Amino acid sequence: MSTLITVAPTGAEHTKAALPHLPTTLEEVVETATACEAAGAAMIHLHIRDAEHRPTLDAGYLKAAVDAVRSETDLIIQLSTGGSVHDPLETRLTVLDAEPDSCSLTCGTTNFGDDVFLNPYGFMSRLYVQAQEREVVPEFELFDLGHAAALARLIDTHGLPYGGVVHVDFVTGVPGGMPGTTAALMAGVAMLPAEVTSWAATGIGRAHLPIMAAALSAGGHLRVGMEDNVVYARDVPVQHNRELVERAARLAREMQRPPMTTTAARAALGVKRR
Ligand code: KMH
Ligand code: ZN
Repeated sequence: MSTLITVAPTGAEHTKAALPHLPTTLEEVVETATACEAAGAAMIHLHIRDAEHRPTLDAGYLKAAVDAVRSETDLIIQLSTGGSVHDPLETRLTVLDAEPDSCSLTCGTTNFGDDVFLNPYGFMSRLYVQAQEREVVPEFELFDLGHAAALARLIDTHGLPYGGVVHVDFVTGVPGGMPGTTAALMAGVAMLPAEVTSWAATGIGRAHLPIMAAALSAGGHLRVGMEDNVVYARDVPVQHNRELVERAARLAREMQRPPMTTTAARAALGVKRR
């Protein structure tokens, strides 16, 4: 069994001022995508920044990024519909206009440090149906155990997502969400609805390595990247997302679960060629 490696290179939380090597411009995002694909990533989870390096859901920026990454790589392009904690729900519902291959769909509201990441059921439900209609494959982001129950409700209500499979990603270690521990991850896996066909996990900050090891050992897939972790090792900052993908690919190979190709990932997730 191979390992789907997703890179989340930018996120919405870090500032360019604090992290000058965070990829925020179109050129930097394309360069990062190309390097991470070569290192073993098959999917990219994208948050887009504007000319001032601030998070944006502006349709023009999103479409330009999707088109550029699609023309330069074979990566599955997943746009974030979570955006930043400050993005209104209605704006987050416009993300699919940029025609990504995949989109994140977080399965519930969660505390997010001092903020709240809002995902009421009505919003999740509208996004789920919109993704079915637009033939976009959702990745269900589970920040907490109750999100597994919300996912089951979505599937029961609306049927399977586009692509016919159900792929989830546990986002662990967010202050306010499920902890980045093996025990919490395994509890989440045990709660997954029967329809789930594959799962991945990411650990925020210092949970990055233990969650990677736990996921690999339990048959899960991996998400890495500067959105989630900017420290490679004690006192060693991440300089480039490629370093995190290279390490994930190395560990996966050692575990006899080599990185999944983009072609295999498209087949596994039911992603259509655009
Ligand atoms: N930036 C977080 C508030 C997602 O991409 O869908 C939400 C997030 C999840 O990163
Ligand atoms: Zn994200």
